[in-house]
Amino acid sequence: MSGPYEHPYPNPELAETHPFVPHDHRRHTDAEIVTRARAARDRMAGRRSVRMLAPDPVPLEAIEACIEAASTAPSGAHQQPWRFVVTGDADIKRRLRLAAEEEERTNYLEQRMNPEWQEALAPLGTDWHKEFLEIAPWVVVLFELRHGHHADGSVKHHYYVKESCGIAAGMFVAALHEAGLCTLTHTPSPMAFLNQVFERPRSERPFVVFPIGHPLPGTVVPDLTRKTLDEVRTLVGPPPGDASG
Ligand code: IYR
Repeated sequence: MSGPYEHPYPNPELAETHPFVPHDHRRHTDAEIVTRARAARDRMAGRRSVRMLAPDPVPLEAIEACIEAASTAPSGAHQQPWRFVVTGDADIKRRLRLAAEEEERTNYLEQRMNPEWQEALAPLGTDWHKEFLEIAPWVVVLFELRHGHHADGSVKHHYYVKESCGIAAGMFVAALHEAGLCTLTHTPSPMAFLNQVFERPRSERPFVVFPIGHPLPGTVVPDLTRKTLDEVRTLVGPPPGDASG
């Protein structure tokens, strides 16, 4: 069934060498789709970056399921060029905090972030203290796999690594929120110390750090507003099938 398609996908010759399976999908009505889309929007609207995470434990199974959710992200050539390194170990979290704070002290106090940058951050109230890295029950570090290896050990090129990891990171944030957990996308800079702390090879590059947990009772977040639909959406041309245009 190729419907309006002149060039069916997959092309029948390809299907002989590479298997394809039916896509499992339930079609919803327009009304259901709008309702579901708005419900997803409303749930996501409640997500905030939390910098006062509680030390209360969180089941590892929840973190692992969120990693599995993130790892469903689309990626360049379906290479899934990511590794989620998870730690709940007090000593490692402490080393992580101390190393991150050392870099951040230079960023904030020795002007490695210029005044314009620091001014942009002022409403968030961030500074060089990164206690959440030690207090949160879990810290997950997402590493980019800059390249892989073929069976014979030779280097396998990876495509769109940053884009792929960015999408996976977004899906991880969404999954944690759906699970009822809080996180913060922390990007200590420079991040090379994370390779040492986690003993990761040079082929893996730290992408983002996620301290994860419950918010401390009484947690506050900056009183920010988000851009409105009109500020972020540009509709070009009439919707498909619209006769009025
Ligand atoms: N890496 C620093 C600075 C920082 C930069 C941006 I852009 C932010 O949105 C937040 C913080 C830090 O983690 O404090």
